[in-house]
Order: sequence, then structure tokens, then C-alpha cells
Amino acid sequence: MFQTGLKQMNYIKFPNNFGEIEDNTSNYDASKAVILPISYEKTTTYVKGTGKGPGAILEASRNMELYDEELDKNICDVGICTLNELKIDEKPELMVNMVRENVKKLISDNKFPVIVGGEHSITVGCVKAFVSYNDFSILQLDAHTDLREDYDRTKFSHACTMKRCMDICKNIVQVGVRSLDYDEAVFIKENNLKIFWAKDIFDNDEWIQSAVSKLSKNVYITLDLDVFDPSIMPSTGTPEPGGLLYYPVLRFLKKVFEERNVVGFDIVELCPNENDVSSDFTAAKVLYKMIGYKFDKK
Ligand SMILES: [Mn+2]
Repeated sequence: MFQTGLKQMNYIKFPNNFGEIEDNTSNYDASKAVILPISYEKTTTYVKGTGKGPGAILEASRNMELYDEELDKNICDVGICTLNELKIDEKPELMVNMVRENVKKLISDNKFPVIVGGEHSITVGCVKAFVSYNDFSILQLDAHTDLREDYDRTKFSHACTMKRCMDICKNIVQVGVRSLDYDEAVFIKENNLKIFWAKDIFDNDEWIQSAVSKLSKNVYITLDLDVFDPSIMPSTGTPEPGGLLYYPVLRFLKKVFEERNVVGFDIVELCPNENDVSSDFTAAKVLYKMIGYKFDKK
């Protein structure tokens, strides 16, 4: 048996929460968006430390301006609650079920779930929480395809994340990929996957509309921070050269939120380095802007 850890009302209070947002717009009941930090790290293979990712993102966020110049508002006015960290010390198979139960609780409470990792393997649990949605697709921004059938003797490694997601939902769109193995490349060709290679999209916006059009009505976004170029996001477990930059990713995400019903998202794989707070800050800012895009209804 394992604890399900359903302690959603135990949120982190001002001034230690995301954005250092006052309690009247960061308590659970008042919040449309709810951040669930999951510091899970069990299957990482290269640089260790993504378990410290959620803490670093929260800390950076408390130094961030709450006014957003692009949307011309305090995004936090929609209400952003930060739950206590979900601590899971279990094998990935059990972790995935615990994540699913926690995210399902948020959905049933009519909250917009924002999950902060931790390693990418948590995404499988998040996606499982949305299985009842019709016309559902997954948008993955990532340097890697994560399509291995198994890795390090487990099917739930971070390197298998999207393969496990595909067991649940076949409709995935992958953006920013530039690192995979031969078998994954064969799988992509054989299954005609919708993939937007970093090499084709890093210097133009022409792909954006095409990528959006491949998404169905309801979309879950998983954002592996290594999709960004290491020049602006060096603190990840596997920094790959040739990544995307800040504004193009924001332009793309804004369009996705405008044209589709984004039902939730996760941001994973920050691997904090004490000599580089800019990565933490960038991750916090992207998260904040995504909440802003979600609730920026004209
Ligand atoms: Mn990745």
C-alpha cells in the first residue's frame, strides 16, 4: 500500500508561495490555477538534481514582477495557488498512479493544473488524469523524443515518458527535438509521428501554425526545459545544443492557448545550478506567462 498524498488544501502560504502572491489571490478556493510541485527524481541518467527543480522555480518566482508587460495585467489576479510539494519516494510505476490521483483531484475541483517537476517521468501520471477527455492530444516541447520502450530495465524511465503517454493517447505533437536513438527514429517514421525538428524551426516561425493545426481540441502540454537552447537554459539534466529561444517558444505557446483548449501543463527537468539562477528564473517566468495565456480570454 502507498499513501495517495491527497492533501490539496495544504497549500504554501504567502510569502513562500509561487510569485509571493498575497493570500486573497493564492488560497486554494480563490485560485483558478493550482501549481503542484513534484520533486521526483529516480531515473535520471546524466546530471543529477532535478529533484531540486520545483524549489528553485518557486524561489526564482518570488523575485519576479507580477505585472506582465505583454498581457498588460497582473497575471496572478486569476488566482494562483501553490500546493505543498508532493513527495513521492516510490518506484516509477507507483509514482505515476499517485501523480494521477493528485491531478485528478485538481480536475474535479475545477482547477487548472500546473505540475512542476522533477523528472519527466511524472508526465505519464499527469496524462493519465486526463484520459476521460475526448478529442485529446499532447503537445511535447523537448530536445528528446523520449520514445524508448524501456530504459535502464524500466518502462517508466524519463527516457520512455512519451512512449508511455502514447500507450494512453496516440495523438502527440513533438516540438524542438534534436536528440534520439536509431530505434526511436525508425518508430517515428513507421508511425508517421508529428514531429517538428529543432533544426527546421529554430530560425523561423513558419512551422507554428502547422504545429497548432495538428493538435486536437483539448491539449495537455508537457514542457521539458531542455527544449530551450543551453545558452538560455543551461541548468537541465541533458543540455543539448541547437535549442529554441525564449520569444519563439512564447509566440508558439500563446497561439496554442488562443486556438486550443489547454487543459493543463507541466514544466519539468530543471536541474538547478547555484552558479546559474537565470535558468530558474526563465522557467518561473515561462510558467507564469503560460498561466497568463490560459486566462487571457478576449
Ligand atoms: Mn528532454
